[in-house]
Amino acid sequence: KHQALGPGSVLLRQRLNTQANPLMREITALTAEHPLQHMVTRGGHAMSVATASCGRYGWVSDAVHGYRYTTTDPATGLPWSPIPAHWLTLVRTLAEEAGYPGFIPDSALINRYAAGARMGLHQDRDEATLDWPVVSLSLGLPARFMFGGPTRQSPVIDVPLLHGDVVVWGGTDRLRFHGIRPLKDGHHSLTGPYRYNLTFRRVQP
Ligand code: MD3
Ligand code: FE
Repeated sequence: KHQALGPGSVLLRQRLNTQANPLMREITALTAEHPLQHMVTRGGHAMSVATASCGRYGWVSDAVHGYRYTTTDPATGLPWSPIPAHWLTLVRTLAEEAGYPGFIPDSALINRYAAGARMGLHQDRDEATLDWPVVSLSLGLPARFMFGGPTRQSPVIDVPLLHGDVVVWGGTDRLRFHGIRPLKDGHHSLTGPYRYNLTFRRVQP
C-alpha cells in the first residue's frame, strides 16, 4: 500500500476513493471563480497544462516575470480562494501517513492535462521553504510521471500515476527533477477527457 519511491517519497496507490467525487466538484467550483489558464513562461511559450490555484499563495507565470507566487489571481485581480477546509484535513492526514506530521499547506495548485499536455523535466524550487513535502493527488486519466535525480542529466524512472493515487515528496527527494510525459487521450467517468493533478505546498515558513 505504501510504496517508497525514494528516501523521502511515498506513493499511496489508490488512496482516494470516496474523496474523488467531492474533490472534483470542488475543483469545478474553484475553477469557475479562478479560470484555468495556460501560463506563459519567461521564454514566451504557453504551457500545455492549464493551471489555477487556491490558498494564500497561487503559482503563476507570464512572459515578463516568469514563474512566481502571488496572493491575487492575475486573471481576475481577486485574492485566491481559500483551500477548502476538508482538503486541508485530508492533506494533513496523507502527509502524516507518509511520515510528515503537521503539514499545513498555504498553496494548492490545480493542473489540468488534456490529451498531449505534458510537463517537461523541472525542479520545484520557487518556495521560500523546502522543509515541507509536496503532496500530489491524481484524478482522472492516467499519466506517466518521470522521476529524475538531482541534475537534469540524472537517469529518470517512469512511474504510472492513476486515478486516486497520492504521492508525498519530501526530504532529499524534494529537489529531484520530475515531469509528466504527454498525456494519452481517453475518457474517464469522473473527469471526462482530462487528468487533474492537485499539488499542495508550503510556500512561506
Ligand atoms: C517530485 N506537477 O506542479 S505532481 C508541478 O502531475 C508538477 O501535475 C506534476 O510537477 C503533475 O510542479 C507532478 C508530482 C510532483 C510534484 C512536485 C514534486 C512530484 C515532485 C516536487 C519534487 C519532487
Ligand atoms: Fe513540479
